[in-house]
This record gives sequence, structure tokens and C-alpha cells, in this order.
Amino acid sequence: MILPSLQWNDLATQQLVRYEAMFKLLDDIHVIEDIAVISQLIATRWKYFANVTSWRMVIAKDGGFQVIDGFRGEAHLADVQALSPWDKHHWELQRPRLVCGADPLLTGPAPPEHLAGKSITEIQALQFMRMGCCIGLLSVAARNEPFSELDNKFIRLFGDHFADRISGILLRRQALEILTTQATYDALTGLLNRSTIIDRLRSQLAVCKRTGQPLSVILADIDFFKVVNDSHGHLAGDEVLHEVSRRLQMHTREGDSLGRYGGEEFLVVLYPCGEEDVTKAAERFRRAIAETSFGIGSDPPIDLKVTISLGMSTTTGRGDDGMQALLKQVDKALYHSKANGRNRVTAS
Ligand code: GH3
Ligand code: MG
Ligand code: MG
Repeated sequence: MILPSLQWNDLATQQLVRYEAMFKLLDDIHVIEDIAVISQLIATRWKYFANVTSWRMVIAKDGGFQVIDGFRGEAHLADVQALSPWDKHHWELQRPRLVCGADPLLTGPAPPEHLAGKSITEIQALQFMRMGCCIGLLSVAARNEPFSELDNKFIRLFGDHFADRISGILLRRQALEILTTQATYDALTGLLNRSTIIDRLRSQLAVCKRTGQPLSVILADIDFFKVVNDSHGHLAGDEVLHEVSRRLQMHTREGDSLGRYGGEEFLVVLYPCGEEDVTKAAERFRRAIAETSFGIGSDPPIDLKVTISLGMSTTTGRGDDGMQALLKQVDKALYHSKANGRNRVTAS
């Protein structure tokens, strides 16, 4: 009579230890945001609560997939655009599948190399479905003996959390990237937006003050832009803005910054760049717009002559003159270009 109760106790204790190992790992991965670190922890500790020797987790990511392979206590991560035949087959199957080593029904694609081999007895492929879509696929291999009932429970429970954790991190990253892009770039032109180009100017000015190397700014404004809107409509105006931006960007040196400063105004921050070089750059910008006419719209495209007026200013960072003073100067120079006939460059 004593023996069965002892066996029961042993089993219960063993089960408890395995549960604790799993929940400890769940706790640990819950506070980590780095997918590589999470994967490494899992690769080291999965064996403490289930007979899983090697595994692969596939998660949808940015139109492709993140593939995490675990074997011999190591995790390996890769981003792929297309799934391997095994993963594709099971991703699309959308129902769990158990493949036994000696399974006469073992048809279909071969498993990944690290999930195969003589001592592997079974492979489970589990899909994780959310709102009717597959978000993840877990393939796990058992060595020496088949998965027990308890293994199956642990694998499903843990795999579910694992898939949610990784896809949650990927989704948050994606959302953050979108927000950062929206906060940095102007939606119409794709150039840096006003606040970002001003931030760039502020930080470059700080470097200029430290090094004493000259910094220059160019302010460009499209001439008679209101007429474009009034004569051809706002959409045509938007197309002109887009094309002006593209041409200015093409002629902006790497390391310099170009942003949409206002409606039809553009600010270029050039560093390091002295008076001689900024004059050449401003002329380059002016010609890039004025020398080739714009084909706007289609059916048929309207041929538009577009010009810009520019102001430029250079500082060596000496004295107390800050960013506002520099912006004021360059604005004044632009005003002179406008007053003196437009389609020209003026230095302050
Ligand atoms: P000037 O040569 O003196 O600069 O004349 P202008 O007509 O270019 O200048 P004004 O300030 O009178 O008009 C600027 C116009 O730019 C008015 C405004 O509706 C237009 N604008 C500003 N932002 C946008 C935009 O995002 N899209 C379009 N289509 N037009 C815009
Ligand atoms: Mg204008
Ligand atoms: Mg303007």
C-alpha cells in the first residue's frame, strides 16, 4: 500500500518541479525585449520541463519571417523572406501534426536538419492561430523516447506563450518604427520634417561651435507657387512639391541634411561647409529646378517652368549668435532674392 502512494508523490513532485521550471522561464522571458536573449534562454532551459532536444519557432515578421532554431543548447536566429518546404507545409496545414520516426505515413517535405537524425523519435508541428490567422509555427523534436502526455501539455502551453511573446515584441517594434518615421519625415515629400531639420541644425551648430569648422544653411522657396495651385489645382501643386524635393535631395551631399521647413520652403544644413562651397551648392540647387521643366499630371502632362529663390548664410560658431540669429539671417537673404527678381541666390 505504501509503494503506490510513494510513486504518486514522486510523480507529483517531478511534475511540480517541471511546472516551476517552465513558469520561471516564462517569468524571465516576460521582462526581456531582446529576441536573441529570449531565444538563448529557451535553448538552454527548455529541456528542464519537456523532452525537447531541438526546436524551430517561425514567426511572421514584416512581410517575411523570423526563424529561431534551438539545438545543443544554442539559439540561432535568421530573417527569411520565404519559408522552407517543411515550414511552408505546416504553416499552411493549419492543424497540429505529429510525425513519428517510423511513421509509414511520413510523407511530405523533410524536416529541418537539426530536427532529424537517428535518435529523434517524434516531431510535433504546432501552429499558433490568432483571429483565424497563423502567427507562428513551432516544430519540436523528441530524442530517445516519444513525448509523454505531460510533454505535450508543456509544449503547447509554453509554445503558446513563446509565440505570443515574440510576435508581441515584433509588433511593438513595427509600431515604434512607424511612429518614429511619422515623427521624423514629412508625409508628402519624404524629406525630414520641420522639427527634425531644426533639431539637426541645433546639433550641428553645437558641433560647429566646438570645432570651429564652418556651418552653412540654405533656405529655398518655390517662386509663385500659389499660381501653380490656383491655375492647376492643389494636386498639381503637391506634385511640384514632390518633384522639387526629389531634385533637391538628389543634389544634397551625403552628411548634409535637407528638410521641408514650411509649405513650399526647404532648409538645407551643410556641415562642414564654408562660404565658397555653399555658394556652389546653392547654385546647383537653383539650376536643378530651373533648367529642366516639370511634367505634371498625365493625359497629357502639363509642362511647367518652376524656379526657386534661395538665401544662404555661413557661421564659424564664434560669438554668441545662436540658431535663431542664423535662421533670421538666411530668411533675410531669401527675401532679397525674392525682391531682386527671384530664381537667384543671395548670401547674407
Ligand atoms: P513667392 O514667390 O513670393 O514665394 O510666392 P508664392 O506664391 O510661392 O508664395 P505664397 O506664400 O503667396 O504662397 C505659397 C503657397 O503654397 C500657398 C499655399 O497654399 C501653398 N502650399 C503650402 N503648402 C502646400 C502643400 O502642401 N500643397 C500645396 N499644393 N500647396 C501648398
Ligand atoms: Mg513661394
Ligand atoms: Mg513661402
